[in-house]
Amino acid sequence: MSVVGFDIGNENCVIGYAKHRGIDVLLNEESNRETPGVVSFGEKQRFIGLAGAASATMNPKSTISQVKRLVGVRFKEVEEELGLLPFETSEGGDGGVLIHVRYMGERWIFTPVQIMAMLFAHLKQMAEKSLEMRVEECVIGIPSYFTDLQRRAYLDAAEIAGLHPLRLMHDCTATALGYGIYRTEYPSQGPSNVVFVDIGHCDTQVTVAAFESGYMKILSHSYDKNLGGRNFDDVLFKYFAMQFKEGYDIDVYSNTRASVRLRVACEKLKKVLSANPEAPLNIECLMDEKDVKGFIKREDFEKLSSDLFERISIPCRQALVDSGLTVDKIHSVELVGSGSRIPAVKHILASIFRTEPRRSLNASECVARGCALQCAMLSPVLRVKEYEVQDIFPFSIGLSTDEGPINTVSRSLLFPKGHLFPSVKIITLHRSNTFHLEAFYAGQNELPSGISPKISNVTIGPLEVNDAERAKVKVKVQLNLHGIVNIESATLIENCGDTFTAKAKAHSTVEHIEDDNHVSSDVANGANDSNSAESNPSRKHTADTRKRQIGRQDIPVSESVNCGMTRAELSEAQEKELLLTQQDIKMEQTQEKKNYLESYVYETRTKLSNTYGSFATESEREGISMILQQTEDWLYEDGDDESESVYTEKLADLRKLVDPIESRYKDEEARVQETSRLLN
Ligand code: ATP
Ligand code: K
Ligand code: MG
Repeated sequence: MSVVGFDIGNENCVIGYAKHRGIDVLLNEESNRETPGVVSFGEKQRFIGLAGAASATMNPKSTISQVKRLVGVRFKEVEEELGLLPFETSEGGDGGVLIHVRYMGERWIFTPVQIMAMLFAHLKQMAEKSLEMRVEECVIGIPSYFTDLQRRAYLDAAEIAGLHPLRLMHDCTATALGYGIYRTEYPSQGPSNVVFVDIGHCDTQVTVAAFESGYMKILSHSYDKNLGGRNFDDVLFKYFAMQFKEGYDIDVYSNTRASVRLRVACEKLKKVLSANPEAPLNIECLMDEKDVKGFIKREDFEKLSSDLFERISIPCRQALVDSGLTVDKIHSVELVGSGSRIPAVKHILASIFRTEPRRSLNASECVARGCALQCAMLSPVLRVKEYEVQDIFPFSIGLSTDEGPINTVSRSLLFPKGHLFPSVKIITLHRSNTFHLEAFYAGQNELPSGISPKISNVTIGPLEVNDAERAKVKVKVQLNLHGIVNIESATLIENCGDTFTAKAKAHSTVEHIEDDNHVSSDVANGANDSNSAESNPSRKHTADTRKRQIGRQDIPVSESVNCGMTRAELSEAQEKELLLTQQDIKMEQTQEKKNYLESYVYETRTKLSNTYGSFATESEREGISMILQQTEDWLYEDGDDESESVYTEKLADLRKLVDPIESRYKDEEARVQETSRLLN
């Protein structure tokens, strides 16, 4: 069983894995610890990760990055952002986003989930190659602000790619786990409260966590979904676009390729400014055959970015308020995510939390490492030190029935903001016919702006009721380990022993909402099993005794999620992904055959003038040399882009000429060896 953690960044993806006595990060084919989250569509194949990033400036219209931003959202919710992307998008029939690319000379349309699946599959393949084992079980990091739909979309993408996430884990919770589990010193009294600030490429997440020995509890999650390193790139982009308009009379906005190249250059320049007081920008032939030159000082960059620095403080203050702590109760502030490497960020945080932020963790690897740790904890194959992780959900969740919002005794929501999860609640309703429930996010202002509060619609029924007056339905609602709302079961309970004297009330009321802690803790222990309640012996016993007096009957539950994928769509997507992968493999094999033929030409030429020299006649040597030269020329011209079989045939033809000479040489070698053996 694999023990792997994935951090799917908008810019960089990192794979953590458990190895003997610890966690490490995998290297990609260029020995980097981070792999670009890019999928590019070419003339003959896809290029993903490193190869994908290399295509970004060549083929911007068919190169997809930051797809994480488009997964599980509706077109209308991200319309503005879509307009800024170099590739074409449109609204799908289900209201989701569709991505248009050119691939193999034709127009193709993919959903963001499909593109995400391609990225997952690539990372999975990387991990399998490096770990030399099948990788399925894993933990995947997600932003805490992901909605139900985004979480479900991630699971769909993982399924298409053949991954089995044991948990979708909030990024900062993963970071906090990696921080807490190795910690050995604690304050003499009370917990140690730590703020984690993760500034990535597109977003900022702030989490407050309390640590005690063997235990950590998240106190709050806060975020700015639209504030990250790329906003700073954009400041520089706008600055230089204006400079070049004035100085060179070029409008980069009108040219996709120039825009992409300038953006890449601005990002590089931003990184240079983190270490230097000033930095130059030079791009050859940016547009209209003009080379451009620019320059900016760090202090000017900081001035231009002052609004952005201001914005960082908002989620920080919110996290503090939501945690219920005052600044003096904060033990330390940990800064992670590579977007936080801009030096001025530290000053902002120091002034908010009145303590110098620290960088005790590996800023770019902590999420992947934390996810790998969580995977190890959930996996039966490894033993990990006992450590309890309690996470909370950042949005309030409500439930309404066909007759309107449920009024509970306490008038509370199903799961208020900050509720621990996984968790299960049991709702008791008076119902005698098929009915509907709707789950929704109850605090619109808690959600990222513009995001729909809808979660899911559930139909419960049909039910066969003997005595409508006395029938009750118990619905088990789970906020599962991934943070997804799941109606686990609905049970009709008809009272035969007349224990309920309750008169039949108005049928719309909910009698009761209760916590079902047994289930909740079972799930927390990793038994990710919808029947976990029944596997608990003490519960089974109660269930059996109750059954004697009370008729119980399971009621069918059917759930519909807007924009989600059906089983049939998922398997269709799996098949499509398989075909695309086969095409990539075919092209890679063709490339290998071509490379092999090329090196065979060079090697044979060298051998012919050295080792093979005395085993070939003059005319053989001349003939072969000529054919080698012809093959080399052909490889650069007509043969540059041929099929695998053509390269194989060419090689076979060459071999027919060279093999006899090679075998004469080998025979002689063997004879020499035999002679020297006899002499010794
Ligand atoms: P997200 O968390 O939004 O999904 P991500 O995890 O891919 O994105 P990170 O890898 O944490 O993001 O950070 C990437 C960002 O950090 C980019 O905007 C990059 O330009 C920026 N960055 C990297 N190094 C530096 C540096 N030395 N100075 C300033 N910014 C940097
Ligand atoms: K990352
Ligand atoms: Mg990140």
